[in-house]
Amino acid sequence: MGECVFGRLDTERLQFNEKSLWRGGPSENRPDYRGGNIKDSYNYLVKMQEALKNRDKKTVAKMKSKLVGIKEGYGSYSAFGNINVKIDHSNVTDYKRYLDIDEGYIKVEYNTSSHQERIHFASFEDKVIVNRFKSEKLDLNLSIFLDIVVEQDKIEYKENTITAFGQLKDNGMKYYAKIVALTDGTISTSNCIKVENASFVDIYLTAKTNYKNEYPTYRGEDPTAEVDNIIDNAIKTGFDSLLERHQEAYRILYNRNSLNLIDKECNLDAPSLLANSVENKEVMLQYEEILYQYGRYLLISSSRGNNLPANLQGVWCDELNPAWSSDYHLNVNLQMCYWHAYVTNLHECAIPMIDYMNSLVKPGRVTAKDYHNIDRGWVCHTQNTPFGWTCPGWDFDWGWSPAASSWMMQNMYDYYLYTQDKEFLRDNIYPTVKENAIFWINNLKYDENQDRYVSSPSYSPEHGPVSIGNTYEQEIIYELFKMTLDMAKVLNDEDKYIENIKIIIDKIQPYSVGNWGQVKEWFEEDDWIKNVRFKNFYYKRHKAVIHHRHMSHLLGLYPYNYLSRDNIDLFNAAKVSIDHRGLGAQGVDGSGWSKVNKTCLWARLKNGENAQAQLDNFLHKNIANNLWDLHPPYQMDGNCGFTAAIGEMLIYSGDNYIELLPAIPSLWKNGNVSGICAKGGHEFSYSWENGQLNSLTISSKFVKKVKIYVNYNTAKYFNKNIGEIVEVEVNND
Ligand code: FUC
Repeated sequence: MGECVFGRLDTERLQFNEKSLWRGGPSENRPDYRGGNIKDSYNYLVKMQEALKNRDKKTVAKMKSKLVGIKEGYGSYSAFGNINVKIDHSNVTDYKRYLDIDEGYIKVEYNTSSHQERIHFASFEDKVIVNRFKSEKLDLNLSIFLDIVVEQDKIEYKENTITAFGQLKDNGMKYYAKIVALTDGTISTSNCIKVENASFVDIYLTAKTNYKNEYPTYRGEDPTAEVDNIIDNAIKTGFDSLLERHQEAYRILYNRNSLNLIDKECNLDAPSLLANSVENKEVMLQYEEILYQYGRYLLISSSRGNNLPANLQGVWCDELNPAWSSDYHLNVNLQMCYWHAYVTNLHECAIPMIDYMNSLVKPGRVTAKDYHNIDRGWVCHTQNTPFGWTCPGWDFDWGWSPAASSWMMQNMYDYYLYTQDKEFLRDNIYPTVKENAIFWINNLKYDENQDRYVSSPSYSPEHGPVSIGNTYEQEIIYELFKMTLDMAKVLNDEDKYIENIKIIIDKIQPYSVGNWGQVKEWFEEDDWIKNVRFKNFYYKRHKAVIHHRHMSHLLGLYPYNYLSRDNIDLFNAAKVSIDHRGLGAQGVDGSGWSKVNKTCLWARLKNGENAQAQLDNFLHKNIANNLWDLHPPYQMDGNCGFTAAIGEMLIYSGDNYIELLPAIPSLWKNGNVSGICAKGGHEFSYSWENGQLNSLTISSKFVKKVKIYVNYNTAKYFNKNIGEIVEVEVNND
């Protein structure tokens, strides 16, 4: 659950969500629900592949409209409800509303004739949202209303309790919400709970549905007993212990990693922070520090335990029909929500995402069969719900993306690379990754013209055009195969599929350099753009957007490592591409997530100044007053991607080495970071002065040698021309 605290003085609004409250999926109204898949679509795939080979544009266009899924049953995430607290405080002074990110709660403070304080937190430990209203005198008078946004069967008010039961019309999903008010004042109940003459009122809330992430029914037990139990336990535990338990659990995660870019406390409120950071560089550093931790805070608060992963709006969605259904988008967004999880020491928060991907295997087999005629292997396309929606979208141009599922496999595999937990790899990661790789073994076609195994048709996310073996898909498939081989080695798996991958992996060849020195996005690009002087014109002719927000052809730069400095020609070509697509340092696409994605790319290009310039642009154009990233609307991916981007500027985990301070800008003259992680199971704490590494502590669960580059790149910004490579023996101390 999550809650948005508005901090109002007349009627306070506490707007809450529960992650599984979704319309769509299996339902009595939809007895034929099959995750959007349309049977026998494979026939069109064959025709599409033929048409692409023969450059038969008419048939390609026709087949595009056939290679889609249905829309009915997709559904949407939804706001759950509001606790409205009528309080009527006037003549207020010294008003403050803030998230105390170190303490893990929200506070509202002000003075009327007495001092008033409110504390709000959502406890993962005790499964309850706690709201305390407190006064220094016995003068609190308030009324509590529960407003449920979705269809309701019944709301009951009884003494200090309000309960709401309901069932969504669309899919019959049952829900149950309960609030209880505890106070030292007097209580009377009618169509609300009225409290008078109190010094405190604690409102506990729990809400649940009967959703269960289990194919094919996606239903579990009626939630009533569990909710009652949770509230009873919360009452027994009491406010002080609930807060203590919440903070203890929160701090374990939050305190693991800290970043210091300036030794000065920030006393500005969020809007002033945003406004002042344009001119004042010290404020900019404070802003970056805060937003770095805010991305971690959002993930800690929306992705824990045995639950669904964070969706596009985490657990902070106040609409019935949010943009993109506030779903799971796999063509960059879900990946980005989790990019910072490992590097900023929050690997536990990735587990809901891993569980979710594992849950797509069974429905994804249906898609593999219906659209690709494949009996062994699973796949899913661009967008997903909690109900195994694995088909292509209902429009080919954004909906067809079989490699989207495979891109997510990197988010899964990184769990192992950062934690080195072999058992977890064997039980929770490898089977899903391997079966996705098997899908591709069966789905790739050998193309004589390109002399490669290719994905066909392929489509750059939200960009296109439809082509054979575009860079996005080839790169993802290549990396998928590579990681499968690496995992097979760790787990001693030598079966026939692994042997197959070994044979074809060298014939995937994702990258090539085009005739104006760029990393090509499409294999055919050189054919289209013969006269380089008119490349922008040719782009338009092929309906490609010059400054498109998706940087799909540069996945090899970030998040993968293919286009690294070890591969210098491609590395340089990547620079040409990002300059063209992103318009140099500034970038022109408005969406928040795209700007932080470009920051990650500049960080990988070791260009701290351009990375900072992208961040400036993002921070001043895409951040709301409450620090949410605006696509617009609010999308959590941009906030998380921001944290990942800062992480990339601080540390790079290459295949065989680690680089510290790979892309810090001159603005970050001095600083320190603690508890930042690298692949291989290492945790680093270090400080820098004048851009040079100053102190370093490494801790690792394993005795290993690590090759570390320090000051290799930043040296040049600070007029030093040395880069150092050290080989460090890491031991258990
Ligand atoms: C991708 C992006 C859009 C948006 C959507 C949720 O499709 O291209 O910009 O972020 O996800």
